[in-house]
Amino acid sequence: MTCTVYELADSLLKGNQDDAWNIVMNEVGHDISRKEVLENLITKAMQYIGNLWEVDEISVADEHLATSTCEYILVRFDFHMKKNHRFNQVEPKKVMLLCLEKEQHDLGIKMVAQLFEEHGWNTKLLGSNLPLEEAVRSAEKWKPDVIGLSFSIWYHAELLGTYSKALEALPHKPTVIVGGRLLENYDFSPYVSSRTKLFPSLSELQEWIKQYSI
Ligand code: B12
Repeated sequence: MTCTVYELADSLLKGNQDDAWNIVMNEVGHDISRKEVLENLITKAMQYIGNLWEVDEISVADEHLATSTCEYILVRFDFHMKKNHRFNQVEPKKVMLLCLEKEQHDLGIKMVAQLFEEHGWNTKLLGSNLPLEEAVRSAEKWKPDVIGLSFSIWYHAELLGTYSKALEALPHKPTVIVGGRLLENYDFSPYVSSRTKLFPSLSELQEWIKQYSI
C-alpha cells in the first residue's frame, strides 16, 4: 500500500477531494477493511505529511489544507460504510470519546469512533480539547461503559493521569482506554492505573472491542 499512501498524501496536499476519495475507494474495492483503510492508508498519509512539514518541504498552510481534505474524506468514508454495512447490537454498549485539554489532533479519535460504530456501539464523539470537568459532567449524565482518551503532544501527557483517575472514579465505574500516536513507541502505563487500557493501534483496539462485545 506504500505507493498508494504517497498518492493519497499528494491529493490531500493539493486539496483534491475527488482524487483522494477515488484512491480510498480503490482500496475498498480491493476488499480492504475499514480498519485497514483508516490505519494503513489514511493515518500513514497524514504521518508522511507530518514528516514533510518537519523538514520544511511543505508549509503550515499546505498541512492545514491536507487536514481539512482528510476530514472530508473521513466523513464521506463513514457515510459510505454506513450506507453499505449495517451493524446492530441488541443492547448497544456506550462509548464516549475525547481529546485531553488543549489537544487539537482529533483525526485519530474520529477514526476510533468509526470503529466502535462499526461494531454497533452507541458513540458520543466529543472531539478535541475537552476540559476534564466537562468530560466528567457528560459521563455522569450519559454513563458510558467506555471512555476513550486521545493525545498526540508530549506535554499533554501530564494530564493523562488526572483524567484517567477522575473518570475511573465515577460511580458507574467506566473502563478508560487511551490511544494516540505516541503509544506506538512509548509506554504510558506509569501515568495511569492498571485498570486503564492503553492501545498502540487500531488493530489492538479492534481485537479488544470484539472480546468486549462477547
Ligand atoms: C494534522 C496535524 C496537525 C493538525 C491537527 C488537525 C486535527 N483536526 O487533528 C493541526 C494543524 C491543528 C496541528 C497542530 C499542531 N501540531 Co500537529 N500534526 C499533524 C500531523 C501532520 C498529522 C496528525 C494526524 O492527524 N495523524 C493521523 C491520525 C489518524 O493519527 P493518530 O492521531 O496517531 O491516530 C491513530 C492512532 O494513534 C489511534 N488513536 C488516536 N487516538 C486514539 C484514542 C484511542 C482511545 C485509541 C484506542 C486509539 C487512538 O488511532 C489512529 C488510527 O491510526 C502530525 C504528524 C504525525 N506524525 O502524526 C503533526 C504533529 C502531531 N503535530 C505536531 C505539532 C508540533 C503541532 C503544533 C504544536 C504545531 C504548532 N506549532 O502550532 C500544533 C499543536 C496543536 C495542539 N495544541 O494540539 C508534532 C508533535 C510533536 C510533539 N511535540 O509531540 C507532529 C508530530 C508533527 C511533527 N512531525 O513534528 N497538527
